[in-house]
Amino acid sequence: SVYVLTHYLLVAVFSQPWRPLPKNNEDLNFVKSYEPQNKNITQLRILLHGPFGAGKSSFINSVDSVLQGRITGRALTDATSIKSFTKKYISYKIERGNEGYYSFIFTDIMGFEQNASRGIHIEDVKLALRGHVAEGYKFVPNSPMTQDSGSYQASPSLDDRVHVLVSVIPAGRVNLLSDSVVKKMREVRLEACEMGIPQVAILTKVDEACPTVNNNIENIYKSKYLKQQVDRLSVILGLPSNCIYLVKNYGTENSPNDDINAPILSALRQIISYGEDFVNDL
Ligand SMILES: Nc1nc2c(ncn2[C@@H]2O[C@H](COP(=O)(O)OP(=O)(O)OP(=O)(O)O)[C@@H](O)[C@H]2O)c(=O)[nH]1
Ligand SMILES: [Mg+2]
Repeated sequence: SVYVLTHYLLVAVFSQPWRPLPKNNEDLNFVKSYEPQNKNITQLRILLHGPFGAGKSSFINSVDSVLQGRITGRALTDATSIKSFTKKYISYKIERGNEGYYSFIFTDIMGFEQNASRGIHIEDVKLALRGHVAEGYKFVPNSPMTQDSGSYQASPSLDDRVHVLVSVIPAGRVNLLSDSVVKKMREVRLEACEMGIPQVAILTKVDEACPTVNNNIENIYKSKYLKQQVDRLSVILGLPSNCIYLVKNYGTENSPNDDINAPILSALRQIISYGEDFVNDL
Protein backbone atom coordinates (compact mmCIF):
# COMPACT_ATOMS: atom_id res chain seq x y z
CA SER A 1 0.00 0.00 0.00
CA VAL A 2 0.98 3.63 -0.34
CA TYR A 3 1.27 3.93 3.43
CA VAL A 4 3.72 1.05 3.71
CA LEU A 5 5.78 2.39 0.81
CA THR A 6 5.88 5.91 2.23
CA HIS A 7 6.78 4.61 5.63
CA TYR A 8 9.52 2.43 4.16
CA LEU A 9 11.02 5.43 2.36
CA LEU A 10 10.97 7.46 5.55
CA VAL A 11 12.69 4.89 7.74
CA ALA A 12 15.18 3.31 5.31
CA VAL A 13 18.83 3.83 6.26
CA PHE A 14 22.23 3.26 4.67
CA SER A 15 24.51 0.99 6.68
CA GLN A 16 27.19 3.70 6.69
CA PRO A 17 26.68 7.47 6.85
CA TRP A 18 27.12 9.06 3.42
CA ARG A 19 28.85 11.95 5.16
CA PRO A 20 30.68 10.89 8.30
CA LEU A 21 30.76 13.29 11.25
CA PRO A 22 33.94 13.43 13.33
CA LYS A 23 33.56 11.88 16.76
CA ASN A 24 36.31 13.96 18.30
CA ASN A 25 36.22 17.72 18.82
CA GLU A 26 37.91 18.53 15.51
CA ASP A 27 35.08 20.75 14.20
CA LEU A 28 34.56 22.40 17.58
CA ASN A 29 38.24 23.27 17.86
CA PHE A 30 38.27 24.64 14.33
CA VAL A 31 35.26 26.86 15.00
CA LYS A 32 36.53 28.02 18.38
CA SER A 33 39.97 28.97 17.12
CA TYR A 34 38.85 30.64 13.89
CA GLU A 35 40.30 34.09 13.17
CA PRO A 36 40.15 35.69 9.71
CA GLN A 37 43.60 35.97 8.17
CA ASN A 38 42.55 39.12 6.36
CA LYS A 39 43.17 41.83 8.93
CA ASN A 40 40.98 44.30 7.05
CA ILE A 41 37.93 42.59 8.47
CA THR A 42 37.13 42.00 12.14
CA GLN A 43 34.63 39.21 11.62
CA LEU A 44 33.00 36.98 9.08
CA ARG A 45 29.41 37.94 8.31
CA ILE A 46 27.05 35.03 7.71
CA LEU A 47 23.62 35.92 6.28
CA LEU A 48 20.77 33.44 6.74
CA HIS A 49 17.83 33.50 4.36
CA GLY A 50 14.97 31.18 3.53
CA PRO A 51 11.24 30.69 3.91
CA PHE A 52 9.34 31.98 6.91
CA GLY A 53 9.65 29.66 9.92
CA ALA A 54 12.47 27.58 8.41
CA GLY A 55 14.58 27.64 11.56
CA LYS A 56 16.96 30.51 10.77
CA SER A 57 16.81 32.09 14.22
CA SER A 58 16.85 28.63 15.80
CA PHE A 59 20.08 27.81 13.98
CA ILE A 60 21.76 30.91 15.42
CA ASN A 61 20.53 29.87 18.87
CA SER A 62 21.78 26.36 18.28
CA VAL A 63 25.28 27.57 17.42
CA ASP A 64 25.16 29.83 20.47
CA SER A 65 24.08 26.86 22.63
CA VAL A 66 26.82 24.59 21.28
CA LEU A 67 29.52 27.18 21.93
CA GLN A 68 28.21 28.32 25.31
CA GLY A 69 27.69 24.73 26.43
CA ARG A 70 24.17 25.56 27.57
CA ILE A 71 20.82 26.14 25.85
CA THR A 72 20.33 29.83 25.04
CA GLY A 73 17.41 31.61 23.42
CA ARG A 74 18.63 34.97 22.27
CA ALA A 75 17.88 35.16 18.57
CA LEU A 76 14.30 34.08 19.11
CA THR A 77 13.49 36.28 22.08
CA ASP A 78 15.35 39.42 20.95
CA ALA A 79 13.85 39.43 17.52
CA THR A 80 10.35 38.24 18.22
CA SER A 81 7.56 40.67 17.58
CA ILE A 82 3.89 39.95 16.88
CA LYS A 83 4.56 36.72 15.02
CA SER A 84 7.89 34.96 15.06
CA PHE A 85 8.99 37.23 12.20
CA THR A 86 12.43 38.73 12.46
CA LYS A 87 11.39 42.11 11.14
CA LYS A 88 14.67 43.88 11.74
CA TYR A 89 18.14 43.50 10.32
CA ILE A 90 19.86 42.15 13.41
CA SER A 91 23.33 40.70 13.83
CA TYR A 92 24.29 38.29 16.57
CA LYS A 93 27.73 37.98 18.05
CA ILE A 94 28.55 34.95 20.12
CA GLU A 95 30.32 35.39 23.41
CA ARG A 96 33.72 33.78 23.78
CA GLY A 97 33.98 33.25 27.51
CA ASN A 98 35.60 36.32 29.01
CA GLU A 99 37.53 37.11 25.85
CA GLY A 100 34.96 39.06 23.90
CA TYR A 101 33.33 37.44 20.88
CA TYR A 102 33.94 34.81 18.22
CA SER A 103 35.16 36.08 14.85
CA PHE A 104 31.94 35.37 12.99
CA ILE A 105 28.53 36.95 13.26
CA PHE A 106 25.13 35.90 12.03
CA THR A 107 22.73 38.28 10.39
CA ASP A 108 19.14 37.19 10.71
CA ILE A 109 16.47 38.47 8.35
CA MET A 110 12.78 38.04 7.83
CA GLY A 111 11.72 34.94 5.91
CA PHE A 112 10.46 34.77 2.34
CA GLU A 113 6.76 34.26 1.90
CA GLN A 114 4.76 33.14 -1.07
CA ASN A 115 2.52 36.18 -0.77
CA ALA A 116 4.48 39.23 -1.95
CA SER A 117 2.73 41.54 0.50
CA ARG A 118 4.33 39.59 3.35
CA GLY A 119 7.89 38.46 3.90
CA ILE A 120 11.12 40.15 2.98
CA HIS A 121 11.58 41.85 -0.40
CA ILE A 122 14.20 40.31 -2.64
CA GLU A 123 15.81 43.71 -3.30
CA ASP A 124 16.37 44.14 0.45
CA VAL A 125 18.31 40.88 0.53
CA LYS A 126 20.43 42.03 -2.41
CA LEU A 127 21.17 45.32 -0.63
CA ALA A 128 22.07 43.36 2.51
CA LEU A 129 24.56 41.21 0.56
CA ARG A 130 26.43 44.39 -0.42
CA GLY A 131 26.33 45.78 3.10
CA HIS A 132 23.96 48.66 2.37
CA VAL A 133 21.49 47.80 5.14
CA ALA A 134 22.27 49.38 8.53
CA GLU A 135 21.91 47.36 11.70
CA GLY A 136 18.42 47.64 13.17
CA TYR A 137 16.67 48.54 9.91
CA LYS A 138 13.05 47.45 10.01
CA PHE A 139 12.05 45.69 6.79
CA VAL A 140 8.84 46.73 5.12
CA PRO A 141 7.26 43.83 3.21
CA ASN A 142 6.69 44.59 -0.46
CA SER A 143 8.60 47.86 -0.21
CA PRO A 144 12.38 47.62 -0.55
CA MET A 145 14.71 50.10 1.09
CA THR A 146 15.64 53.10 -1.06
CA GLN A 147 18.82 55.16 -1.10
CA ASP A 148 16.93 57.95 0.68
CA SER A 149 16.36 55.77 3.72
CA GLY A 150 18.28 56.81 6.82
CA SER A 151 19.32 53.16 7.14
CA TYR A 152 20.92 53.02 3.67
CA GLN A 153 24.69 52.74 4.04
CA ALA A 154 26.09 54.35 0.91
CA SER A 155 29.67 53.18 1.40
CA PRO A 156 29.69 49.92 3.32
CA SER A 157 32.90 48.65 4.91
CA LEU A 158 34.26 45.17 4.26
CA ASP A 159 32.76 44.20 7.63
CA ASP A 160 29.30 45.31 6.55
CA ARG A 161 29.34 43.09 3.48
CA VAL A 162 28.07 39.52 3.61
CA HIS A 163 30.83 36.91 3.34
CA VAL A 164 28.76 33.71 3.30
CA LEU A 165 25.14 33.17 2.31
CA VAL A 166 23.27 30.35 4.03
CA SER A 167 19.93 29.10 2.71
CA VAL A 168 17.79 27.52 5.44
CA ILE A 169 14.95 25.15 4.52
CA PRO A 170 13.04 22.56 6.57
CA ALA A 171 14.05 19.07 5.40
CA GLY A 172 10.46 17.86 5.13
CA ARG A 173 9.37 20.80 3.01
CA VAL A 174 11.81 20.67 0.11
CA ASN A 175 9.15 19.33 -2.23
CA LEU A 176 6.55 21.73 -0.87
CA LEU A 177 8.44 24.97 -1.51
CA SER A 178 6.25 27.28 -3.54
CA ASP A 179 7.44 28.38 -6.97
CA SER A 180 7.60 31.98 -5.82
CA VAL A 181 9.78 31.19 -2.79
CA VAL A 182 12.09 29.04 -4.94
CA LYS A 183 12.31 31.86 -7.47
CA LYS A 184 13.30 34.35 -4.76
CA MET A 185 15.89 32.02 -3.28
CA ARG A 186 17.42 31.34 -6.69
CA GLU A 187 17.54 35.05 -7.46
CA VAL A 188 19.39 35.79 -4.21
CA ARG A 189 21.72 32.90 -4.96
CA LEU A 190 22.51 34.22 -8.44
CA GLU A 191 23.21 37.68 -7.06
CA ALA A 192 25.57 36.16 -4.49
CA CYS A 193 27.26 34.09 -7.23
CA GLU A 194 27.90 37.23 -9.25
CA MET A 195 29.54 38.83 -6.21
CA GLY A 196 31.58 35.67 -5.61
CA ILE A 197 29.93 35.10 -2.22
CA PRO A 198 30.13 31.41 -1.23
CA GLN A 199 26.97 29.55 -0.34
CA VAL A 200 25.84 26.75 1.90
CA ALA A 201 22.36 25.36 2.50
CA ILE A 202 21.03 23.86 5.71
CA LEU A 203 18.12 21.46 5.89
CA THR A 204 16.58 21.88 9.36
CA LYS A 205 13.95 20.00 11.36
CA VAL A 206 15.40 16.62 10.37
CA ASP A 207 13.74 15.21 13.51
CA GLU A 208 10.30 16.19 12.22
CA ALA A 209 11.04 15.03 8.70
CA CYS A 210 12.35 11.55 9.47
CA PRO A 211 11.16 9.18 12.23
CA THR A 212 14.44 7.23 12.23
CA VAL A 213 16.33 10.42 12.95
CA ASN A 214 13.78 11.48 15.51
CA ASN A 215 14.48 8.21 17.33
CA ASN A 216 18.21 8.56 17.00
CA ILE A 217 19.95 11.68 15.73
CA GLU A 218 23.02 9.56 14.92
CA ASN A 219 21.07 8.35 11.85
CA ILE A 220 21.11 11.85 10.38
CA TYR A 221 23.53 11.09 7.53
CA LYS A 222 22.26 7.51 7.14
CA SER A 223 18.65 8.36 6.34
CA LYS A 224 17.82 7.62 2.70
CA TYR A 225 14.91 10.01 2.81
CA LEU A 226 17.09 12.89 4.02
CA LYS A 227 19.75 12.10 1.39
CA GLN A 228 16.98 12.34 -1.22
CA GLN A 229 15.96 15.74 0.12
CA VAL A 230 19.57 16.95 -0.10
CA ASP A 231 19.77 15.82 -3.74
CA ARG A 232 16.39 17.33 -4.50
CA LEU A 233 17.34 20.69 -2.98
CA SER A 234 20.58 20.57 -4.93
CA VAL A 235 18.55 20.45 -8.15
CA ILE A 236 16.02 23.07 -7.02
CA LEU A 237 18.61 25.65 -5.93
CA GLY A 238 21.36 24.63 -8.33
CA LEU A 239 23.76 24.16 -5.42
CA PRO A 240 26.13 21.16 -5.24
CA SER A 241 25.00 18.46 -2.76
CA ASN A 242 28.28 18.72 -0.86
CA CYS A 243 27.31 22.28 0.14
CA ILE A 244 24.06 21.09 1.73
CA TYR A 245 24.00 20.14 5.42
CA LEU A 246 21.48 18.45 7.71
CA VAL A 247 20.75 19.93 11.13
CA LYS A 248 18.49 19.42 14.08
CA ASN A 249 18.19 22.68 15.97
CA TYR A 250 17.99 22.87 19.74
CA GLY A 251 14.46 23.37 20.94
CA THR A 252 13.10 21.56 23.95
CA GLU A 253 16.37 20.03 25.17
CA ASN A 254 17.66 21.07 28.60
CA SER A 255 21.33 20.93 27.72
CA PRO A 256 23.49 20.48 24.61
CA ASN A 257 24.77 17.01 23.74
CA ASP A 258 27.45 15.72 21.35
CA ASP A 259 25.04 13.96 18.99
CA ILE A 260 23.05 17.12 18.26
CA ASN A 261 26.19 19.28 18.31
CA ALA A 262 28.07 17.25 15.66
CA PRO A 263 25.90 18.06 12.60
CA ILE A 264 25.58 21.72 13.69
CA LEU A 265 29.36 22.04 13.99
CA SER A 266 29.96 20.24 10.72
CA ALA A 267 27.75 22.77 8.89
CA LEU A 268 29.26 25.71 10.76
CA ARG A 269 32.80 24.60 9.96
CA GLN A 270 32.00 24.50 6.25
CA ILE A 271 30.32 27.92 6.43
CA ILE A 272 33.38 29.42 8.12
CA SER A 273 35.85 27.73 5.75
CA TYR A 274 34.05 29.04 2.67
CA GLY A 275 33.77 32.50 4.22
CA GLU A 276 37.47 32.52 5.05
CA ASP A 277 38.38 31.66 1.44
CA PHE A 278 36.19 34.52 0.25
CA VAL A 279 37.56 37.19 2.62
CA ASN A 280 41.11 36.13 1.80
CA ASP A 281 40.49 37.17 -1.79
CA LEU A 282 38.95 40.55 -0.90
N1 LIG B 1 11.52 19.99 15.66
C1 LIG B 1 12.26 21.02 15.25
N2 LIG B 1 11.75 22.26 15.32
C2 LIG B 1 12.50 23.29 14.87
C3 LIG B 1 13.81 23.10 14.35
N3 LIG B 1 14.31 24.30 13.98
C4 LIG B 1 13.34 25.22 14.28
N4 LIG B 1 12.26 24.61 14.80
C5 LIG B 1 10.99 25.27 15.22
O1 LIG B 1 10.41 25.90 14.08
C6 LIG B 1 9.82 27.14 14.44
C7 LIG B 1 10.37 28.28 13.59
O2 LIG B 1 11.75 28.45 13.88
P1 LIG B 1 12.48 29.87 13.75
O3 LIG B 1 13.89 29.65 14.14
O4 LIG B 1 11.71 30.93 14.45
O5 LIG B 1 12.38 30.09 12.19
P2 LIG B 1 12.82 31.38 11.36
O6 LIG B 1 13.35 30.87 10.06
O7 LIG B 1 13.70 32.25 12.18
O8 LIG B 1 11.42 32.09 11.12
P3 LIG B 1 11.08 33.61 10.67
O9 LIG B 1 12.07 34.51 11.34
O10 LIG B 1 9.69 33.81 11.14
O11 LIG B 1 11.16 33.64 9.19
C8 LIG B 1 10.08 27.33 15.93
O12 LIG B 1 8.94 26.90 16.64
C9 LIG B 1 11.24 26.39 16.21
O13 LIG B 1 11.25 25.90 17.53
C10 LIG B 1 14.34 21.76 14.31
O14 LIG B 1 15.46 21.48 13.85
N5 LIG B 1 13.50 20.77 14.77
MG1 LIG C 1 13.57 34.24 12.64
